[in-house]
Amino acid sequence: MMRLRTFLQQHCDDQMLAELIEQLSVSCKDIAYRISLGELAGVTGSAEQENVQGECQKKLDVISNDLIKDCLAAIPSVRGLASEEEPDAVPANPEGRFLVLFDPLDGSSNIDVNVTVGTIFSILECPADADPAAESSYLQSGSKQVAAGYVLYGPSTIMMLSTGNGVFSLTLDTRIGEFVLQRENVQIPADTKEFAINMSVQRFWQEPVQEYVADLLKGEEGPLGKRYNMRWVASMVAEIHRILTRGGIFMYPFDNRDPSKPGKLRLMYEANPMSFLVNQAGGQSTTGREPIMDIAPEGIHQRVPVIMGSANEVETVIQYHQR
Ligand code: AHM
Ligand code: MG
Repeated sequence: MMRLRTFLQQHCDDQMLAELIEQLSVSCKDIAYRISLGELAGVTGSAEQENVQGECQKKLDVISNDLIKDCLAAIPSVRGLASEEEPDAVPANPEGRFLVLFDPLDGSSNIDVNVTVGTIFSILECPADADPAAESSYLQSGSKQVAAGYVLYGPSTIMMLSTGNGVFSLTLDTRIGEFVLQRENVQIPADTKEFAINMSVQRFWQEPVQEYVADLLKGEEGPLGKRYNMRWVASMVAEIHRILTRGGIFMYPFDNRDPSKPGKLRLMYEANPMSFLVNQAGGQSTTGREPIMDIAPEGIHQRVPVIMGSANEVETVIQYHQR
């Protein structure tokens, strides 16, 4: 049994980064504990306020954000942080080396129904003379990430982590209160017959996704020549975890429900860290027109179309966009 600390000592060349990840995992254990208590801990329901994106915050969004923010602010190597639940970047320690971007509780619509949610994080180096209070310091492409991961709060609590040397999974052993290594070098099968997309917004998609989904629904008689299965948890962490476990394709494409929002998911703390994991596990991630991790960001809360998962299936969707 290998605990997170030992795992990081052996697999992460940068011990300052290792320390940061270990500290961050402590606040995730706290979140996991509160989620497991649910209504007993009074964590369900709305916080009756909105975040910067005009979304209604749940109590647990606010609690998780505060836990992670306080934890990160106390780590000397953290120069600054940005969160889905914070309108602006938050400076931390002037001597710090890292910027941490996170979605404290992804899939919040699932909290009240006791379905899987998760914390997503992305870690960047802070340029030496950059101002950690300035948004511009954080606007680095996904390819610059030094580490990324998520903690899934489901039937068990699982951390999926990459520091650029493959993807590793660690399960929280509640008997000892520690994350322990479970799977090394996680690989996504290149082919799949399972897709995840919110079909209720079908009429708002652009043509390439319309055509691809229409073809896959035709099954073995259609041009893709296979019968697909569909899943939609409405929790990106759960969808990506399924894909990292048995393959699949996840799509939250551009839709024109609201022309001011090019997709629902956020680049800096949802799409980029998940792309990092998926790519490290041999999968692919794209907007349909360009690799997600090549995008030059324009804002910390920027939204982006997302298509990721099994390499060959994502390649097929890219081809629909190139026709
Ligand atoms: P959130 O960060 O506000 O929880 O929103 C992100 C979530 C993703 O986890 C999930 O893929 C998507 O929103 C679900 O959207 P929908 O409500 O359209 O099914
Ligand atoms: Mg989210």
